[in-house]
Amino acid sequence: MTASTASTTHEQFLEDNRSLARSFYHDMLLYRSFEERVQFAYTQGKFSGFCHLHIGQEAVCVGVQAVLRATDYVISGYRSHTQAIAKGIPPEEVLAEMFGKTTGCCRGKGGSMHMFSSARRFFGGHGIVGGQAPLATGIAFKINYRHEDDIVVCYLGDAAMNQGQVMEAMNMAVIWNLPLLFVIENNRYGMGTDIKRTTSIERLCDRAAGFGMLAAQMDGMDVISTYQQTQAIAAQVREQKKPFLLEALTYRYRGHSVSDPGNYRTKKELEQYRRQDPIANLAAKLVSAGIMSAQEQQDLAATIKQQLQAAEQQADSAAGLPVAAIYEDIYTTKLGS
Ligand SMILES: Cc1ncc(C[n+]2csc(CCOP(=O)(O)OP(=O)(O)O)c2C)c(N)n1
Ligand SMILES: [Mg+2]
Repeated sequence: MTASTASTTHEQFLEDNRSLARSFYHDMLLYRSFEERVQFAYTQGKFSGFCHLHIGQEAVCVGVQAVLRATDYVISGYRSHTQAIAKGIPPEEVLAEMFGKTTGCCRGKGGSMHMFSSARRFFGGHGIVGGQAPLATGIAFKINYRHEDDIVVCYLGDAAMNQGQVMEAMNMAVIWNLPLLFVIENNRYGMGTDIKRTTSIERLCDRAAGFGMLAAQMDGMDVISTYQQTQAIAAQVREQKKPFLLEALTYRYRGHSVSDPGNYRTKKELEQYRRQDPIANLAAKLVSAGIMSAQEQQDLAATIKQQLQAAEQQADSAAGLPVAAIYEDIYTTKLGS
């Protein structure tokens, strides 16, 4: 597709989907502001431990999850605060979870890396790289077993694509015809290792051919094309009950975790990606399409700031978990749906 065809397509999309485009902008801005607030709270010592931010990767989360039904499942790695919010866990519950408060989505027992809500069908938040892939396969197997028509989205990092269990899960997903959409968030780095040093192929989605799985690559810095491509693919996964490997090309602006200064990459590279910023780019498009003025965008930013301030105050004042609660939630006698 040439650049001019792509922009015509985008113009048409904006013309036909004015309120959806506004919601994309709102959600991306919310997620970035949320993560900036999280980072600040971390530096203030409001919580400790690992904390991985999603700043720069918002278009993937928004574009992919806007396609899903409330009953679809999402499962992810540890960089998943915003994916949890996009799946319906309120920001105040995600924040309280990080702060170790009882009002958190896991009563403060999971923390930053382990967001979870079975009610919202967000199945984690997993710290073991690639550990979510076999679990996603199990959930998708259950969908077929019970003749349901939901799908599972399983997010993976680029480095997770070199984990053995991910390969096994992909093979099973194809063999069993599972309604499972693997989304690789290729941000080009593992903890700090350039993908070129660990991976012998250019396009990670090409691995799918080895399993007989369909695959595609998409521009994960562009929320509109991410949405459009995912919409078509998710419909196919749902209808045909066949897994799909979708690679989103994206970039994280911050270090791997809040304690990583990211010295392994150049300022020039960072600047190059900042010029593709998904939020700034959509902001400009909304203005030129007459969908949202610069003033409205500023007002929205102020409203979001206030909402997040209130969410943080709630999390601050909520109770922490009593030590005795450590013995709870270990065993269950009840099987969920
Ligand atoms: C099985 C396993 N091996 C190693 C680690 C240490 N580790 C944590 S994050 C990470 C890099 C993962 O990078 P990627 O999959 O690209 O995801 P990203 O952090 O870029 O979102 C590694 C090696 C781990 N948590 N689990
Ligand atoms: Mg990565």
